[in-house]
Amino acid sequence: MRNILSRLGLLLGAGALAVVGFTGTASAAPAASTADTMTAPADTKSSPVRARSDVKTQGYYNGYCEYYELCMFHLNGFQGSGIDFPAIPGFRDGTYRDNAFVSPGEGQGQSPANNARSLFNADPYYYVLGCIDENLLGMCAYQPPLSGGDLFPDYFLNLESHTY
Ligand SMILES: [Ca+2]
Ligand SMILES: [Ca+2]
Repeated sequence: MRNILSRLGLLLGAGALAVVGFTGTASAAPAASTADTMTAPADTKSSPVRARSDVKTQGYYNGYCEYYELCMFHLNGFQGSGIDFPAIPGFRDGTYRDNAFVSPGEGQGQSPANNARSLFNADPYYYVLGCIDENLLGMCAYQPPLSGGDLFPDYFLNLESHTY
């Protein structure tokens, strides 16, 4: 079950189901256990998304958490400085060492590598897979579309790579 490739295949299947069944209500992954997500389900009601956008007008890495982005924050509860990665199918970031938290707040300018306490998957359709080592290695878990919160202890201050 810890095989990344098989996990990705499972996620893609679950993501397709989520697209078909997406109506604004949560819980799109019936087969998934909470232990396989990066954040607690109880945290998914609040959202740091500030502006509606679409792929063509998207401003990645601009510090504004918009739809079609993965937003990562230095502090709990989507607080502190944040970074907004693209949420594009096939997008992969193998290391956060070349990235920096961009929005104003505590942690601004620091690398998100092993330095994020909360995140929000602001993509409406796709699961994101996050891992505790670079290049999608180590322990990995997914975050369903339009959900997020404080990271579970295994991922808290420990994320180093992700892919959509
Ligand atoms: Ca943005
Ligand atoms: Ca990077």
